[in-house]
Amino acid sequence: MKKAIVDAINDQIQAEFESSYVYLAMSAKMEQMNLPGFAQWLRVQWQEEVVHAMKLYDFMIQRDAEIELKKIDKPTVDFGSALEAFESVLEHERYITDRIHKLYALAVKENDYPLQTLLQWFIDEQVEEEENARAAIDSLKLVGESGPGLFMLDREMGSRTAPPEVDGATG
Ligand code: OFO
Repeated sequence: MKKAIVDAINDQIQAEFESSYVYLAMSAKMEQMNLPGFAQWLRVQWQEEVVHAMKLYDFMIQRDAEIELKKIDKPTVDFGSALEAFESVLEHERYITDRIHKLYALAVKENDYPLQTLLQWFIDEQVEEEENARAAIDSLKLVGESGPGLFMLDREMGSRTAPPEVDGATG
């Protein structure tokens, strides 16, 4: 694999692990806010991000490329409500979408066809990630910041379960 591609994938592995760390920190804060369902949703998101990182990691192994794990910064968790939290999730996912699109453009430029195929999955996944965040924001705007509506929504968010690939990514 070309060096520019290897470097860019190593950077994306870091970004995916950073995402996982951000969502785990957000989950912990939701627990403190007595919103266990939102905490569960974000905990599953943490697992999803680990799956994303490991897809890239395994791709590097398959292609016999050198993996370089990089430093992960302390996550900034700065929200005062579930609505603010999901607005920051959406903003973060837009940032990741932009990164994936740039990585795809690089794969096209460098004629790396296997990477283009892998990234198709990520491109679709990002559409879903942004849609999920927007759906949560819409629901939170509908029910408001407290009361029975928020309680019910929290229960609904808590029904999210781990992605099937988690065992493969971590086991
Ligand atoms: Fe890996 O998609 Fe979210 O960040």
